[in-house]
Amino acid sequence: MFKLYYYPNNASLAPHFLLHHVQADYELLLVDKKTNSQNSPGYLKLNPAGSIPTLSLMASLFLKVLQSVFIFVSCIQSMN
Ligand SMILES: N[C@@H](CCC(=O)N[C@@H](CS)C(=O)NCC(=O)O)C(=O)O
Repeated sequence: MFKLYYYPNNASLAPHFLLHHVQADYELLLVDKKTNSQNSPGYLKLNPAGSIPTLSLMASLFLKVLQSVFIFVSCIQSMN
């Protein structure tokens, strides 16, 4: 299962659409910008840039740049 670290109505909207469109098995995890969670030590371990979104593929693999998220999800979809 994918985990999309997101915040509503920002750059994470696009990968959220894509995951939904390809009917991927995913879970949404809020990174709450209101509380500056994108700069919390826990989130910075996943994404040192503190940018949202981050896509978790498995316990220790994280995609942190939108283009890589789009390419990866599209490739997975084309293999199904
Ligand atoms: N270059 C980033 C674009 C994502 C991005 O810029 N996200 C913004 C929100 S739309 C962000 O997280 N900014 C950091 C902040 O708001 O503190 C990527 O490829 O993932």
